[in-house]
Parts: sequence; structure tokens; C-alpha cells
Amino acid sequence: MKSLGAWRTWAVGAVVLAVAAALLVAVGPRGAGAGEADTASGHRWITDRQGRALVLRGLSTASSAKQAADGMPWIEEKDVARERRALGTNFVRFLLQWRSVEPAPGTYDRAYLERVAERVRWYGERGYHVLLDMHQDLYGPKVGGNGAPAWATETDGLTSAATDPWELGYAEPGTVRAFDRFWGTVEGGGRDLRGHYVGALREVARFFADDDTVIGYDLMNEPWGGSVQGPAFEAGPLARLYQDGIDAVRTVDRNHWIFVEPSAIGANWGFANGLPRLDDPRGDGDAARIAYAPHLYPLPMDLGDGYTGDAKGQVDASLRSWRAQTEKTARRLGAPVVIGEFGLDVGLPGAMEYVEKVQRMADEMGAGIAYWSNDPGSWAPWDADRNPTALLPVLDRPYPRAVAGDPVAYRWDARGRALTVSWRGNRGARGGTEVHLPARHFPDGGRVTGGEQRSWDPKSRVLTVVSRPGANSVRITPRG
Ligand code: 9MR
Repeated sequence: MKSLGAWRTWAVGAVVLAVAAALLVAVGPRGAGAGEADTASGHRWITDRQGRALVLRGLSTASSAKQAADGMPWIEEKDVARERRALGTNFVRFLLQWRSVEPAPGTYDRAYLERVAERVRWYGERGYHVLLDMHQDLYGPKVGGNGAPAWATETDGLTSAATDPWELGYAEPGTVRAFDRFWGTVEGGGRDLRGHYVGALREVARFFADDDTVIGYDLMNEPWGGSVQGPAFEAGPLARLYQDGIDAVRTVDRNHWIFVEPSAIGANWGFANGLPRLDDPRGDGDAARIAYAPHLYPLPMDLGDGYTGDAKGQVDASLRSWRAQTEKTARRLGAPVVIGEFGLDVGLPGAMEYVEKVQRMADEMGAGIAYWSNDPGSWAPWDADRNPTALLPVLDRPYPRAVAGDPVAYRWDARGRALTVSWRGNRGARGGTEVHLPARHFPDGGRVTGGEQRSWDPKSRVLTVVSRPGANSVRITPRG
């Protein structure tokens, strides 16, 4: 009982610290040069094999993989086909589990990676780019979460109770100890757990090094510091793990992007984070391929609130702060940004207004998006019977899938029914700029001004456009 009381005190302390940090963020200097990234330009871009800048739009696949005995998500190939048809997406964040990659210490499950590869192929055949996400919540199944294998969960006899909301489980004693043992921040312990984790990342990268559908690796979902929190965690144990992970991946894979996340609790709400610049053995500047993939769950909504026009302005304040902090960290890392997760119960008041707002913000930032998640149900574009929810038409919107140049800005104006895309140069890219034109807005295809239509495929709903010499901006409106 005594230790339970101590942990409650700890949890309250953490919340107080968090609020203090929020205040600091609120009164602290606005991110220097935040204006630089007010348009889609001003940062680096993830490119496809043809050298075109990618605007990544998609969902995570899937929460169901966390519990599945074989670690596979719920999807069959026909579901991937439906996702492509219904949403026109080009991106998926695919969940992996450490327990499945390394079921016994130093033993890697090739059959598991082959099952993953089969699903990656389903996506690849439909033009997707797949981010492999080493997922965890609450450390692992042995302490009520998912991710880590039981053999890598050391709790010294401490246990974790189920909590509501689930995130509070991060303060449960068994979970905190498991993380502390993983990071090596408490005395004792047996195995070099983080060494094993880095080894598992390397084996995933070795397996997928030549897979062109894979865009990169997300080194750890929503990292948690256990009893070391905030900048001390991010600049310390987390940065060390990331650097070791990057170095290990690069021994087997020189090409794919490596995505890093901040400590979720805090950064998800818009707080500052202390991730330092990381080194890519590929080299500095344009040679480096490190991307930044923070998650976005403004605090009132993380606790289950809707977005009811946000009368008190708390969600909007959280969003502004999140954007400023994200841009600041991305500049420090020299990294493009992908919103690795955002999402909510579609039935909450104002939910669609919120999703539209985040999508507009991502367009302004030139950031990719992976909506959480594609699991049929109340958060998804389809319900348990696979019928569309109110989210489907909101996610299915026109966007440039790949830009043959350096994107300056792109915007879908729903009222004026026009998609505008502008860019600079052509970065030596092969092929034209590809845009997705959903049937709901462009039933008969698009009319292009400022450029020339190269091709239009009414089945995939992809229109390819090239700009006229000297012009760098196209506008596409519905034909007819
Ligand atoms: O939506 C997921 C919920 O059903 C699970 O119970 C929970 C714990 O595994 O995870 C939720 O998904 C979270 C994701 O794993 C990490 N980011 C926040 C997501 C929403 O809470």
C-alpha cells in the first residue's frame, strides 16, 4: 500500500510538472524563425525513387496487431484495396512488435518478417509507401501493454494494474520499473535489453533493406522514460538509444529513412522536447535521412473531449504550441515532419472540424500524416461492418501525392473546389507531379490551368501534370 501511495504521489507530481512545463511553453519565447516554415517550403522532403517530393497521406495499420498472437494486423489484401479505393492514400504506418521480431533472446523470427513483407507487398502494389513502426504501449504484455517480449520485461516483482484512461498505466510500478531496466537507469538487472532492442531494429532493417515500398523505420512508438522524464530523458537515454539504433540500421541499410519520435506524454500535447540533433552515418545536410514523427493529441482531447468549436480555445492553443514546437525540433534535427499519429472518436462533437483543421495545418507545414488508425470502429473511416463513417469523406480529399520539384505550397479549397500546387525547380525529378482527385469532388476528372495534363487514370484517380516552362503553379478544378 505504501508503494501504491508513493506512486500516486509520483503521478500527481508528474501532472504538476507537466502543467509547469505547459506554462513555460506558453510564456516562453515563440520558436525563433517559426515563420520560416509557414508554407510547405523551408524544410527537407522525403523523395520517391524518381526524386519527387512525397506528400504522405494515410493511416496506421493497425492497433489489432498489438494483441494478435502472430503479430499481424486485421487486414486482408481486399482491405488494402478498399483503403486505396476509398481514400486515395499513399502512406501507411505499419505496426511491428518487438516480441514478434525477437521471440527469444537473440532469435529473430524470419517467418514473422515474411508475413510483414507479404502485407507490405499488398500496399506496394497499390502505390503505397510503408513506414515500419516498432510499436509499444505501456512497455509490453507482461505489464499490461504491448511491444516488448516477456523475457525482456524485468519488474523486480512490481506489478501494474489496468487503468482508465490506459495512458495512466505509464505510472504503474511494474511498467515504470520495466522501462527503467530497459534504459538501464536503475541499479541491477540482468540482460542488456536496449542492446537487444537495437539488435532487433538492425534485423528488421537487414530484412527490408532492399524493399522499395518501405520508406523507413520508426524506431520506437511513444517512448516513455520510466522514472527519468522530460528533457533529461530525451537528451539522455532516448537520444543514446536513437543514435545506437541509427548506427545499427546503417550497418545494413544505407537508404531508408529513420523516423524518431519525442517522448509522447508532453510532446503530444504541444510541450517542448529535448531531442538533440542525431548523426546519420550517411552524412550531414542533404545526405542525412532522419525524419521527425511526433504524435498529436491535444490534452483535452487526449482525455476524451471533443472539439466543440473549442470555446475556451484550449485545443487551438495546444495545436499552435504543438506546431511551433514541432517546427523547432524539426529544424534542430534537420528533418522533414510526419504526423505519426492523430485521431479521435469520430462521433465526438466537432470531430470532423478538428480533423479538417489538422489536415489544413499539415498542408501548411508540408507535413505527412498517418491517421490513427485503420482498425474498423469508432475512430476509423469505416465501422465494424466496414460501412463508411463520417470520417471517410473528410480523409478522402484532393492532395498532391508526389511533386516534381520543391513544394512551395499546396492547398485544397473545398468551397472554391480547387486544388492548387506550386513548387520550385524540378530537383532533377523524373515524371510529372501526381495529384489524387477523389470521385466525390472530381467525378469527371480535373481541368488543369497553369500546366499540362500528362495523364489521367480514372481508376486510381491519379492525374499527372507538368508545369509550363517558367510556370511553377498549377490549379486543378473539376471538369464539366
Ligand atoms: O486506440 C488504441 C486503444 O484501443 C488501445 O487500448 C491503446 C493501448 O494499446 O492504444 C490505443 O492506441 C494508441 C496508440 O497505440 C499510441 N498512441 C495513442 C493511441 C490512441 O490512444
